Amino acid sequence: MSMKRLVAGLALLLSACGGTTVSLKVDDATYRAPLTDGGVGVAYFSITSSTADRITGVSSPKAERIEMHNTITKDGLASMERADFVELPAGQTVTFAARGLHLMVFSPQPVAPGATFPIQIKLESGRNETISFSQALVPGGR
Ligand SMILES: [Cu+2]
Repeated sequence: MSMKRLVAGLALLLSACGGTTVSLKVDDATYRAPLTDGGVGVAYFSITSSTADRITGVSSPKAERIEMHNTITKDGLASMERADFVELPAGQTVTFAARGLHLMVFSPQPVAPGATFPIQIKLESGRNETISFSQALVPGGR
């Protein structure tokens, strides 16, 4: 039996007895609008998948594009590197936060005070989750 078949079988089993398929938990979803028009917003969150998966894309109807970035420090200098995908090991929380993994939100539309910012996370397994990010009280910063 191929690995792919095994995974598909497992997903079916879970959906048969739970009503929902494998679980995906997202916490602390926070969006920071750019300080100036035309700037770049930043978003942070933590995510836990019950099964091994991989984030392969991030987007929003309210932004031109969103990139996953990792912060790397070399010789005391921090720089950012674009990540094409981010691994989600089964049951382990992966955190996007300042000075680490983060989402860069290019050309975001303004969001009303108190409103949330929608960001869609695409997973290799085929799952697509739209998450409502709360706005940080202070804009800008990463
Ligand atoms: Cu970045």
